[in-house]
Amino acid sequence: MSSTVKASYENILVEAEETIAIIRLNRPKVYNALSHALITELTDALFALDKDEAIRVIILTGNERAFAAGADISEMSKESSVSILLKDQFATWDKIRQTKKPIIAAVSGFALGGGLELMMNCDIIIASENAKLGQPEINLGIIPGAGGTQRLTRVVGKYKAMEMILTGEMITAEEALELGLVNKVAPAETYLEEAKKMAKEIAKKSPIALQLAKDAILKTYETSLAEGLLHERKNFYMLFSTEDQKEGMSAFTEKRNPIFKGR
Ligand code: CO8
Repeated sequence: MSSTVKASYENILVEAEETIAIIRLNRPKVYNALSHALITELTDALFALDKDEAIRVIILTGNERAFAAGADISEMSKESSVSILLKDQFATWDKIRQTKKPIIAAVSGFALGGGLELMMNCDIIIASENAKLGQPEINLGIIPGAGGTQRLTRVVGKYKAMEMILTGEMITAEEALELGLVNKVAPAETYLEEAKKMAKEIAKKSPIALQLAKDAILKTYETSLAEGLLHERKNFYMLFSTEDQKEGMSAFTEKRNPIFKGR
Protein backbone atom coordinates (compact mmCIF):
# COMPACT_ATOMS: atom_id res chain seq x y z
CA MET A 1 0.00 0.00 0.00
CA SER A 2 1.26 3.49 -0.80
CA SER A 3 2.77 5.82 1.77
CA THR A 4 0.29 8.61 1.05
CA VAL A 5 -2.60 6.40 2.17
CA LYS A 6 -0.77 5.62 5.39
CA ALA A 7 -0.29 9.30 6.29
CA SER A 8 -1.95 10.14 9.58
CA TYR A 9 -4.21 13.12 10.12
CA GLU A 10 -6.14 14.47 13.12
CA ASN A 11 -9.44 15.41 11.51
CA ILE A 12 -9.79 12.85 8.77
CA LEU A 13 -9.10 9.13 8.32
CA VAL A 14 -7.69 7.83 5.07
CA GLU A 15 -7.60 4.20 4.01
CA ALA A 16 -7.25 2.25 0.79
CA GLU A 17 -9.24 -0.68 -0.51
CA GLU A 18 -7.67 -2.10 -3.64
CA THR A 19 -7.47 0.84 -6.04
CA ILE A 20 -9.87 3.12 -4.20
CA ALA A 21 -9.14 5.47 -1.31
CA ILE A 22 -11.68 6.36 1.33
CA ILE A 23 -11.40 9.69 3.13
CA ARG A 24 -13.60 9.88 6.21
CA LEU A 25 -14.27 13.26 7.81
CA ASN A 26 -13.68 12.59 11.47
CA ARG A 27 -14.94 15.19 13.94
CA PRO A 28 -17.97 13.22 15.10
CA LYS A 29 -18.65 15.31 18.22
CA VAL A 30 -19.40 18.38 16.09
CA TYR A 31 -21.09 16.67 13.14
CA ASN A 32 -17.83 16.89 11.19
CA ALA A 33 -17.86 20.70 11.23
CA LEU A 34 -15.35 21.86 8.65
CA SER A 35 -12.65 23.60 10.63
CA HIS A 36 -9.79 25.22 8.79
CA ALA A 37 -7.53 22.38 10.04
CA LEU A 38 -9.91 19.76 8.62
CA ILE A 39 -10.12 21.45 5.21
CA THR A 40 -6.34 21.80 5.11
CA GLU A 41 -5.89 18.09 5.89
CA LEU A 42 -8.55 17.19 3.36
CA THR A 43 -6.91 19.15 0.56
CA ASP A 44 -3.49 17.72 1.50
CA ALA A 45 -4.92 14.18 1.35
CA LEU A 46 -6.67 14.83 -1.97
CA PHE A 47 -3.47 16.25 -3.42
CA ALA A 48 -1.45 13.22 -2.25
CA LEU A 49 -4.03 10.72 -3.49
CA ASP A 50 -4.22 12.48 -6.83
CA LYS A 51 -0.51 11.80 -7.26
CA ASP A 52 -0.69 8.22 -5.95
CA GLU A 53 -0.66 5.87 -8.95
CA ALA A 54 -2.10 3.01 -6.89
CA ILE A 55 -5.33 4.96 -6.36
CA ARG A 56 -7.86 5.50 -9.14
CA VAL A 57 -11.03 6.73 -7.42
CA ILE A 58 -11.56 8.60 -4.14
CA ILE A 59 -14.57 8.25 -1.86
CA LEU A 60 -15.33 11.10 0.51
CA THR A 61 -17.59 10.27 3.41
CA GLY A 62 -18.49 11.14 7.00
CA ASN A 63 -20.34 8.99 9.47
CA GLU A 64 -23.94 7.83 9.65
CA ARG A 65 -25.12 11.00 11.46
CA ALA A 66 -23.27 13.56 9.39
CA PHE A 67 -21.37 14.07 6.19
CA ALA A 68 -20.60 17.59 7.47
CA ALA A 69 -22.77 20.20 9.20
CA GLY A 70 -20.96 23.09 7.54
CA ALA A 71 -18.07 25.37 8.36
CA ASP A 72 -17.05 25.37 12.01
CA ILE A 73 -19.28 28.09 13.46
CA SER A 74 -17.19 28.47 16.63
CA GLU A 75 -14.18 29.34 14.45
CA MET A 76 -16.15 31.51 12.06
CA SER A 77 -17.99 33.51 14.72
CA LYS A 78 -14.77 35.33 15.63
CA GLU A 79 -14.00 36.48 12.10
CA SER A 80 -14.30 39.97 10.67
CA SER A 81 -14.46 40.77 6.95
CA VAL A 82 -10.80 41.69 7.05
CA SER A 83 -9.58 38.68 9.07
CA ILE A 84 -11.52 36.24 6.88
CA LEU A 85 -10.20 37.94 3.75
CA LEU A 86 -6.62 37.87 5.00
CA LYS A 87 -6.84 34.20 6.00
CA ASP A 88 -7.96 33.46 2.44
CA GLN A 89 -9.42 30.11 3.44
CA PHE A 90 -11.17 29.80 0.12
CA ALA A 91 -7.79 29.35 -1.51
CA THR A 92 -7.68 26.03 0.38
CA TRP A 93 -11.27 25.22 -0.62
CA ASP A 94 -10.44 25.96 -4.26
CA LYS A 95 -7.88 23.14 -4.22
CA ILE A 96 -10.66 20.58 -3.72
CA ARG A 97 -12.04 21.13 -7.20
CA GLN A 98 -8.56 20.82 -8.68
CA THR A 99 -8.49 17.11 -7.81
CA LYS A 100 -8.17 15.26 -11.11
CA LYS A 101 -9.35 11.82 -10.02
CA PRO A 102 -13.07 11.09 -9.69
CA ILE A 103 -14.45 11.75 -6.20
CA ILE A 104 -17.57 9.93 -5.05
CA ALA A 105 -19.35 11.42 -2.03
CA ALA A 106 -21.07 8.89 0.24
CA VAL A 107 -23.43 11.07 2.25
CA SER A 108 -25.40 10.16 5.34
CA GLY A 109 -27.09 12.41 7.90
CA PHE A 110 -26.47 16.15 7.67
CA ALA A 111 -24.84 17.78 4.67
CA LEU A 112 -25.33 21.44 5.50
CA GLY A 113 -23.81 24.75 4.45
CA GLY A 114 -20.15 24.17 3.65
CA GLY A 115 -20.90 20.44 3.97
CA LEU A 116 -23.34 20.61 1.07
CA GLU A 117 -20.87 22.79 -0.85
CA LEU A 118 -18.18 20.18 -0.23
CA MET A 119 -20.56 17.47 -1.46
CA MET A 120 -21.25 19.48 -4.60
CA ASN A 121 -17.52 19.58 -5.32
CA CYS A 122 -17.63 15.80 -5.66
CA ASP A 123 -18.37 14.11 -8.98
CA ILE A 124 -20.92 11.45 -8.06
CA ILE A 125 -23.08 11.43 -4.94
CA ILE A 126 -24.53 8.37 -3.22
CA ALA A 127 -26.86 9.37 -0.40
CA SER A 128 -28.18 7.37 2.47
CA GLU A 129 -31.97 7.50 2.81
CA ASN A 130 -31.52 9.45 6.06
CA ALA A 131 -29.45 12.25 4.46
CA LYS A 132 -30.62 15.80 5.10
CA LEU A 133 -29.26 18.48 2.81
CA GLY A 134 -29.46 22.23 3.11
CA GLN A 135 -27.89 25.67 3.00
CA PRO A 136 -28.87 27.04 6.44
CA GLU A 137 -26.41 29.97 6.41
CA ILE A 138 -29.30 32.45 6.25
CA ASN A 139 -30.17 31.46 9.84
CA LEU A 140 -26.72 32.69 10.90
CA GLY A 141 -27.12 36.01 9.12
CA ILE A 142 -24.79 35.06 6.27
CA ILE A 143 -25.05 33.40 2.84
CA PRO A 144 -23.28 30.36 1.34
CA GLY A 145 -19.65 31.27 0.71
CA ALA A 146 -18.01 28.18 -0.74
CA GLY A 147 -19.92 28.09 -4.02
CA GLY A 148 -23.45 27.24 -2.83
CA THR A 149 -25.28 30.08 -4.59
CA GLN A 150 -23.63 29.10 -7.87
CA ARG A 151 -23.38 25.30 -7.80
CA LEU A 152 -26.76 24.60 -6.19
CA THR A 153 -28.50 26.94 -8.66
CA ARG A 154 -26.83 25.27 -11.63
CA VAL A 155 -28.07 21.87 -10.44
CA VAL A 156 -31.56 22.54 -9.06
CA GLY A 157 -32.48 25.74 -10.92
CA LYS A 158 -33.26 29.26 -9.71
CA TYR A 159 -36.52 28.65 -7.83
CA LYS A 160 -35.51 25.66 -5.74
CA ALA A 161 -32.12 27.26 -5.00
CA MET A 162 -33.91 30.43 -3.87
CA GLU A 163 -36.21 28.39 -1.65
CA MET A 164 -33.38 26.41 -0.07
CA ILE A 165 -31.03 29.36 0.42
CA LEU A 166 -33.65 31.92 1.51
CA THR A 167 -35.53 29.63 3.92
CA GLY A 168 -32.52 27.61 5.05
CA GLU A 169 -34.72 24.53 5.21
CA MET A 170 -33.34 21.07 4.65
CA ILE A 171 -34.47 18.62 1.98
CA THR A 172 -34.54 14.83 2.22
CA ALA A 173 -32.45 12.40 0.19
CA GLU A 174 -35.51 11.51 -1.91
CA GLU A 175 -36.16 15.18 -2.70
CA ALA A 176 -32.48 15.60 -3.58
CA LEU A 177 -32.75 12.63 -5.94
CA GLU A 178 -35.79 14.16 -7.66
CA LEU A 179 -33.87 17.43 -8.05
CA GLY A 180 -30.84 15.68 -9.56
CA LEU A 181 -28.69 16.77 -6.62
CA VAL A 182 -27.66 13.17 -5.82
CA ASN A 183 -27.15 10.19 -8.12
CA LYS A 184 -28.65 7.49 -5.98
CA VAL A 185 -30.33 6.92 -2.62
CA ALA A 186 -29.46 3.73 -0.74
CA PRO A 187 -30.43 2.31 2.66
CA ALA A 188 -28.41 3.67 5.60
CA GLU A 189 -26.81 0.24 6.05
CA THR A 190 -25.49 0.03 2.49
CA TYR A 191 -24.87 3.53 1.12
CA LEU A 192 -21.11 3.28 1.66
CA GLU A 193 -21.01 -0.17 0.08
CA GLU A 194 -22.93 1.22 -2.91
CA ALA A 195 -20.35 3.99 -3.23
CA LYS A 196 -17.52 1.45 -3.04
CA LYS A 197 -19.19 -0.74 -5.65
CA MET A 198 -19.45 2.18 -8.05
CA ALA A 199 -15.90 3.33 -7.24
CA LYS A 200 -14.50 -0.14 -7.98
CA GLU A 201 -16.37 -0.28 -11.27
CA ILE A 202 -15.00 3.15 -12.30
CA ALA A 203 -11.52 2.19 -11.08
CA LYS A 204 -11.35 -0.48 -13.80
CA LYS A 205 -11.40 2.19 -16.53
CA SER A 206 -8.40 4.00 -17.96
CA PRO A 207 -7.22 6.54 -15.37
CA ILE A 208 -6.20 8.97 -18.10
CA ALA A 209 -9.59 8.70 -19.82
CA LEU A 210 -11.30 9.22 -16.44
CA GLN A 211 -9.24 12.32 -15.77
CA LEU A 212 -9.91 13.84 -19.17
CA ALA A 213 -13.62 12.97 -19.03
CA LYS A 214 -13.95 14.68 -15.63
CA ASP A 215 -11.98 17.66 -16.92
CA ALA A 216 -14.23 18.01 -19.98
CA ILE A 217 -17.47 17.70 -17.98
CA LEU A 218 -16.36 20.32 -15.44
CA LYS A 219 -15.50 22.67 -18.30
CA THR A 220 -19.26 22.91 -18.97
CA TYR A 221 -19.61 25.16 -15.94
CA GLU A 222 -16.92 27.56 -17.02
CA THR A 223 -17.31 28.10 -20.70
CA SER A 224 -19.53 28.46 -23.78
CA LEU A 225 -20.77 25.40 -25.68
CA ALA A 226 -18.39 26.10 -28.58
CA GLU A 227 -15.35 26.35 -26.31
CA GLY A 228 -16.48 23.32 -24.31
CA LEU A 229 -16.80 21.24 -27.48
CA LEU A 230 -13.33 22.31 -28.55
CA HIS A 231 -11.97 21.35 -25.13
CA GLU A 232 -13.67 17.95 -25.33
CA ARG A 233 -12.23 17.40 -28.81
CA LYS A 234 -8.67 18.17 -27.64
CA ASN A 235 -9.05 15.71 -24.74
CA PHE A 236 -10.49 13.15 -27.16
CA TYR A 237 -7.55 13.51 -29.57
CA MET A 238 -5.06 13.33 -26.71
CA LEU A 239 -6.36 9.92 -25.62
CA PHE A 240 -5.33 8.45 -28.99
CA SER A 241 -1.71 8.72 -27.93
CA THR A 242 -2.22 6.59 -24.79
CA GLU A 243 -1.42 2.91 -24.36
CA ASP A 244 -4.80 2.61 -22.65
CA GLN A 245 -6.63 3.55 -25.87
CA LYS A 246 -4.70 0.83 -27.78
CA GLU A 247 -5.39 -1.65 -24.99
CA GLY A 248 -9.11 -0.79 -24.76
CA MET A 249 -9.68 -1.18 -28.47
CA SER A 250 -7.51 -4.33 -28.80
CA ALA A 251 -9.33 -5.92 -25.86
CA PHE A 252 -12.66 -5.20 -27.52
CA THR A 253 -11.52 -6.79 -30.79
CA GLU A 254 -9.99 -9.77 -28.96
CA LYS A 255 -13.14 -10.19 -26.83
CA ARG A 256 -11.35 -9.91 -23.49
CA ASN A 257 -11.38 -7.48 -20.56
CA PRO A 258 -8.96 -4.57 -20.94
CA ILE A 259 -6.18 -3.95 -18.45
CA PHE A 260 -5.66 -0.24 -18.17
CA LYS A 261 -2.32 0.98 -16.81
CA GLY A 262 -2.77 4.74 -16.94
CA ARG A 263 -0.15 5.14 -19.63
N1 CO8 B 1 -19.89 24.21 13.60
C1 CO8 B 1 -19.47 23.99 14.85
N2 CO8 B 1 -20.09 23.14 15.70
C2 CO8 B 1 -21.18 22.50 15.26
C3 CO8 B 1 -21.68 22.68 13.95
C4 CO8 B 1 -20.99 23.59 13.09
N3 CO8 B 1 -21.35 23.83 11.82
N4 CO8 B 1 -22.78 21.90 13.80
C5 CO8 B 1 -22.96 21.26 14.96
N5 CO8 B 1 -22.00 21.63 15.84
C6 CO8 B 1 -21.83 21.16 17.23
C7 CO8 B 1 -22.79 21.84 18.20
O1 CO8 B 1 -22.31 23.09 18.60
C8 CO8 B 1 -22.81 20.83 19.32
O2 CO8 B 1 -21.65 20.98 20.09
P1 CO8 B 1 -21.75 20.84 21.73
O3 CO8 B 1 -22.17 19.40 21.94
O4 CO8 B 1 -20.37 21.14 22.18
O5 CO8 B 1 -22.80 21.82 22.16
C9 CO8 B 1 -22.71 19.50 18.60
O6 CO8 B 1 -22.16 19.79 17.31
C10 CO8 B 1 -24.04 18.85 18.41
O7 CO8 B 1 -24.90 19.79 17.78
P2 CO8 B 1 -26.42 20.06 18.25
O8 CO8 B 1 -26.50 19.96 19.74
O9 CO8 B 1 -26.87 21.33 17.62
O10 CO8 B 1 -27.13 18.78 17.61
P3 CO8 B 1 -28.61 18.63 17.04
O11 CO8 B 1 -28.76 17.19 16.72
O12 CO8 B 1 -29.60 19.27 17.92
O13 CO8 B 1 -28.62 19.47 15.64
C11 CO8 B 1 -27.73 20.21 13.52
C12 CO8 B 1 -27.82 19.07 14.56
C13 CO8 B 1 -29.09 20.43 12.85
C14 CO8 B 1 -26.71 19.79 12.47
C15 CO8 B 1 -27.29 21.51 14.23
O14 CO8 B 1 -26.13 21.25 14.98
C16 CO8 B 1 -27.01 22.67 13.32
O15 CO8 B 1 -27.93 23.33 12.86
N6 CO8 B 1 -25.72 22.92 13.04
C17 CO8 B 1 -25.30 24.07 12.26
C18 CO8 B 1 -25.58 23.90 10.80
C19 CO8 B 1 -25.21 25.15 10.05
O16 CO8 B 1 -25.71 26.23 10.29
N7 CO8 B 1 -24.31 25.00 9.06
C20 CO8 B 1 -23.84 26.11 8.25
C21 CO8 B 1 -22.61 26.68 8.84
S1 CO8 B 1 -22.06 28.14 7.95
C22 CO8 B 1 -21.25 27.53 6.61
O17 CO8 B 1 -21.15 26.35 6.42
C23 CO8 B 1 -20.66 28.52 5.64
C24 CO8 B 1 -19.65 27.83 4.76
C25 CO8 B 1 -18.85 28.83 4.00
C26 CO8 B 1 -17.43 28.31 3.79
C27 CO8 B 1 -16.51 28.90 4.82
C28 CO8 B 1 -15.05 28.68 4.55
C29 CO8 B 1 -14.21 29.50 5.47
